[in-house]
Amino acid sequence: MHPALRETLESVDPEIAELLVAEERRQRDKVRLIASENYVSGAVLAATGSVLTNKYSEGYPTKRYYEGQQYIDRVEQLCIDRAKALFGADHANVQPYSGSPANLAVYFAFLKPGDTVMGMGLPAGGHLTHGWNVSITGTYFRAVQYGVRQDTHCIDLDEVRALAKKEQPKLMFAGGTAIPRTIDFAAFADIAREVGAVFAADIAHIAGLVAGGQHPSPVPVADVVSTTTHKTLRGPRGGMLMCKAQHAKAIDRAVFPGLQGGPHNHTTAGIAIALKEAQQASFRDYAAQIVANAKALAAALVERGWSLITGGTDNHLILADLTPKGVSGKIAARALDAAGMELNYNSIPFDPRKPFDPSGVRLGTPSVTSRGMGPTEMRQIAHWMDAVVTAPTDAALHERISGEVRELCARFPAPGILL
Ligand code: DSN
Repeated sequence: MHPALRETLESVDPEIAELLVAEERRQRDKVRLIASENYVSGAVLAATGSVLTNKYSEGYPTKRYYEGQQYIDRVEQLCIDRAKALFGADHANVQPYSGSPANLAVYFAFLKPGDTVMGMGLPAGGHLTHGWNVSITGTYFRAVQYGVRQDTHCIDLDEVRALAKKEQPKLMFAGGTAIPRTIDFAAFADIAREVGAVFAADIAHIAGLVAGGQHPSPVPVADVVSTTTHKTLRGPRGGMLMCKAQHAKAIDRAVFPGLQGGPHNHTTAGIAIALKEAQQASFRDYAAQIVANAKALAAALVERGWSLITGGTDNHLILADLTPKGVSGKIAARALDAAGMELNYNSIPFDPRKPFDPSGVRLGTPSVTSRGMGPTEMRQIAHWMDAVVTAPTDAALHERISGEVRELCARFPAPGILL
């Protein structure tokens, strides 16, 4: 945090100040491997902590319900224009508060309660809002779910097509939270067209890879593209929807007034900055390095006997089955955290264990790549991870490794962290 801001915060609320500084230190000293997280730049941090948080702006640029929008309109229009330019979209709505509200707006734009939605099941790597049963999307709508093949753990497009023909969904989602392989958006679009469904591509995890040319873009083939802005795209926590021109009105109406009130203008400014950063040539290098690092990390883990779902990765994300290592995902995740490496336990396809203590862990490289780490550091991280997972109760080992992790992190300063 900027020293002047820290001083102000400490004088007003020392308890929160202490917690913020502790979190900043934690993010500085840990190898952060949660596949959906990142470090935003100092510029994005500055915007999200700005006076734009003071302003209400229901509506859209030039069509607001409150006065005083001279600057907010320009911020939001810049953000919209940058999103359209970066992704080549006809239309962009930058107001969704995050990924789940963005997806809910898609339902509200195209479906009535009880209509059929088809998405990837959560245990196979999908997302709650693609129709999973505990989500509002699986209770207010009739949800049918596709999975992955038992032998390859990859999506079977023949199965998707057969299910779509049988169930006749009005809306089809592709994308998810634990898919380590390239998604064939064009094939999904063909299937959606065959059954007359609206096709929504959820690129929350891979938006930065799409923008950086490391994953085929769904924008030319999807009716709607939804995304968060804070994962590989490296913006503040938020969401965006992009769509074909003919859906622009329906999407805008669904977000506001359908689902949300005033947009979070400080977030919009942060997203606009992140989109500008993503237009730079260096962001293409960043996206390529994310993938190269994930492949290096995956290869080093496989060398150490790790069992990776699909055998490796095409993107930023690795899903490992720890059954052969004789440890559950939760125990491994806790031990790794104690040793300075942060990730999340995760269900694997066909997991015989419960979601709260599953067989797997999910890890990714967006954050370590933002620090400038490369394949050499990935091999070192794999070495530490394997040592910890092999000895999940050895507190002395975890303590020693966490010190080594801190030393590594000190050589790779994290963006936005001034401590
Ligand atoms: N929570 C996000 C993730 O970690 O993938 C998905 O919503």
